[in-house]
Amino acid sequence: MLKIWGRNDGSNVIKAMWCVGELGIEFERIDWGGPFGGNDDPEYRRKNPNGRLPTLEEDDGFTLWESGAVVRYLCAKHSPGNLYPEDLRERASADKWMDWSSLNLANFNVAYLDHYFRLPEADRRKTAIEEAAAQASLWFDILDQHLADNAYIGGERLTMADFPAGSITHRWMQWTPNRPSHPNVEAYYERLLARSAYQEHVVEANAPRTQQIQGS
Ligand SMILES: N[C@@H](CCC(=O)N[C@@H](CS)C(=O)NCC(=O)O)C(=O)O
Repeated sequence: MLKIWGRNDGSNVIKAMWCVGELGIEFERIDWGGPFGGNDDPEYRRKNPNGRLPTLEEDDGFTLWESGAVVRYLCAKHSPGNLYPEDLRERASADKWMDWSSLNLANFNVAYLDHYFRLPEADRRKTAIEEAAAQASLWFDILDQHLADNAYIGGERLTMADFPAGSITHRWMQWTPNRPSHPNVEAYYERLLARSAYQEHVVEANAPRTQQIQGS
């Protein structure tokens, strides 16, 4: 059975797990990293020399790291022509949005994690979150424009292009104070919320932290 190594609340694990959920394949997820540790375990490092999460492992010993590569591999293997576009240009466009999302759109996440949770309380700054949000808002402007003509990132149906952007959009929507309006992103987010795999692997996995932020 497919194994995914990684704690369920890591943003890159969430990206891969939402994909696994949409594919409806059997899986075992192993809590790893963060409070669970194991990052430096020599056997784990043989699977993933970075000691990071997620790591995919299949029964024959095949392993794969980098969440974008994991998503592409799973979609190509289990959903060719659907989540994994067969048309070369459609696939290249999906690749483009996947890379763009991980390299740009998701950047705010580091400052959010640091200043909401990771730094000692005395060092946490609301202004750092606001600065990260202001920068991210410019990327969401671009996404908003794209979604004016597209129901999903890759066009009219969910594809692999959605997993990086769609998964991080949840934190943007729920963790951003005084979030600026992006009507097309908001409508997209509503479409994602209607998906059971998104609820299970994105919304629920983030819930403890979301409650901490919104309750504070
Ligand atoms: N570019 C990598 C980044 C992997 C990464 O940094 N993952 C985080 C979790 S989202 C991690 O391993 N953090 C250390 C830990 O949780 O122990 C990917 O997309 O897979």
